[in-house]
Amino acid sequence: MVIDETVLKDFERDGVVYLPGVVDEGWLGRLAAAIDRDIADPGPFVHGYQSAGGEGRFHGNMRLWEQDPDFADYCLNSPLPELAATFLKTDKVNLFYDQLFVKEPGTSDRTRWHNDQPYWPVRGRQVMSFWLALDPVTKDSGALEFIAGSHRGGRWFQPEPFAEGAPPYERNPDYEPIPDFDAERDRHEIVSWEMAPGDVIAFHAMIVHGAGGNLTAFRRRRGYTVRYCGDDAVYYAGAGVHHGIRNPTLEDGAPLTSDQYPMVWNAGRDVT
Ligand SMILES: O=C(O)CCC(=O)C(=O)O
Repeated sequence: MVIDETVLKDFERDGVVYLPGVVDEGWLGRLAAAIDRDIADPGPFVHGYQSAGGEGRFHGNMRLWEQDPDFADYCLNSPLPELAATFLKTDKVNLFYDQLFVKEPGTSDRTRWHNDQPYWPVRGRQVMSFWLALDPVTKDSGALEFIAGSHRGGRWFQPEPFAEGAPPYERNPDYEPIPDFDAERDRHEIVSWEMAPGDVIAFHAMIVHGAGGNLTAFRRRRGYTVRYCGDDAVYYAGAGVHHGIRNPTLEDGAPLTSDQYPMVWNAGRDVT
């Protein structure tokens, strides 16, 4: 897939771009079946809950590729690794992990505003995600929202749990509390897209983002995200990181390449 230079410039400036029609029906069918399998029989990292409003249900899971060959094939062999290389301008790409966000109809819970990297055991600027829509996504079914340019602000926000009542994350004294971005929406450039199945949003790991609930009566909102890292990314598991994505085989400061974060693309040069 050819990415125009203007799209790369938009990504650098805004930290997010919308890429229509990236994933074809063959992949979508395989991923939809894999999602059904995961909901029926999730692995160890599942984080589901009933909606706070009493209706609907959220099913979240991560590191799915380690359990299911279709998720693995998509993370390792779809157009995404090369796309990550293009956006990250890197000599190599490591798969970091994948994550599923299913909001069934009537799931009123918002995805709280956050930036991703404080939750993750990785340091570096070449870190990004691709969020794939498996259903038509509209504002009222939980379209993602992004604060354009916020990846450049150097602000690390304290991780907070997404589900009500979930245990808090370890406090990191270097992080600031996440502001109430809803209360200050008029002070930011908030971007969002309606999406069709197969469309992808590419976004930087430091951009502030969130999503509404799925307030529709009948339409699911299945989003599947894959995260990749480039040359400058190193392992770092400081206070506040999500324990489920730590890698016990790596020391702080180490390059990522490992069974858990495999190298999925390289430019043919000698890289680790
Ligand atoms: O799908 C959602 O509601 C949230 C997605 C998200 O935060 C992510 O992929 O980083």
